[in-house]
Amino acid sequence: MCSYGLASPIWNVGNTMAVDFTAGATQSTSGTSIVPVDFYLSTTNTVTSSSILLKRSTKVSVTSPGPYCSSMAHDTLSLPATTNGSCFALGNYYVIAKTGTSQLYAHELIQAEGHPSLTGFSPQTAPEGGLVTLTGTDFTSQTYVLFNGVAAARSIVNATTLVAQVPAGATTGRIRVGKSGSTTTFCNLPQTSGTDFIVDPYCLSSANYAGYGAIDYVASSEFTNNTIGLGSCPNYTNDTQYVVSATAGQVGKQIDIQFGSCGEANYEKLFKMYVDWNGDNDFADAGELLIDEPSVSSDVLYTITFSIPTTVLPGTKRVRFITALYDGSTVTSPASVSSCGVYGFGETEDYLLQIAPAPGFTPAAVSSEMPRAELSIARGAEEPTVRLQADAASAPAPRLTLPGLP
Ligand SMILES: [Ca+2]
Ligand SMILES: [Ca+2]
Repeated sequence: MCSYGLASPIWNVGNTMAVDFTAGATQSTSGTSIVPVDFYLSTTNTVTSSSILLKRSTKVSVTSPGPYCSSMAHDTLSLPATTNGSCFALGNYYVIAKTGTSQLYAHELIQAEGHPSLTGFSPQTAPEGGLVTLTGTDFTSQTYVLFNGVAAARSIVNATTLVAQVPAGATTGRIRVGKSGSTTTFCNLPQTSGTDFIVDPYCLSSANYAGYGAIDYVASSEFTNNTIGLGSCPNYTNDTQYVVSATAGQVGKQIDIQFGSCGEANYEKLFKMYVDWNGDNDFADAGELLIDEPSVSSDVLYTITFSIPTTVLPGTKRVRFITALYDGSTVTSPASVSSCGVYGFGETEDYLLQIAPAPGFTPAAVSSEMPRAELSIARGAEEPTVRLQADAASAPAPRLTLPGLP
């Protein structure tokens, strides 16, 4: 090699690198001869068995007899897909130009400009259509997000935060971020989450906006979930770490519940309670809407008293509480809110109900008994009221269409 130079000491993955070089040769007679020059990517400044051949350039030629250096040749180099056969390790490399036994090298810092990394996500579980906040680096308009391989809509908040929507058809698995057009897997740039994101099989139910209404307190004999005074006003909370225990056929199981106004005025809200008795991941079957209360107030402790169907199979059942404000647009009547979908203001909370088999329980002993439930005021200024809300014959509530991201 006679001379050798690269366009820049920094090489970004996905870019080509311009290279200028001349090579010497000893030619005995007139005529054009090609002098091949090999370019290597190497972690040391000499070519070894672990060096990666980037290109054999045939741009250098000599025409006259005698030993001398050729005129300047120009070529471009591209990085390999991987540096160890499975991924690309970013960092400092030598780019070596070699002809015969003669070699020159340049130092290169190879970096992944514009390739995002993923450092975390929250929540750990959400349904299709739910929103997941991702944290990382280099989030740009070119950043893509995959949920276990399925592309997701996303909104870039800033370079370190984006909000992705769990795509239809997503399955439980890793979340991956990448740069549009690039499938490069980096050995030392975390693009894939370290843990699985879990797709909640239950449909999305959520307020669209934080404010004016929330479920502040839920308690049973098994747990107390008290968020009164915390100042938080979530649109949805997955509270399935809280488990209510009951027995098939049990009468008079009680859960206390209190609503709040998120520091605002006490606007009228509705309340609904669902249980997925048959465990088919929806709340649409007969008897699964336990309470359809058109009006509840903030800062009043209510008691839900309900019975477990004798026919329910033992196991874990999902419980869903929804309170939603009458906002004059998205919610104008109880029919505006169903077990799935979004509404303006309020909160959905999901819990679990663990059903133990009743003594002498036999699935074949089919009964026509359907669940019954009532909501009563346990503490507050108003006169206690009791409403029987269970209606085994009620039709499944209409489903709302889930909106996409703006
Ligand atoms: Ca809450
Ligand atoms: Ca169901």
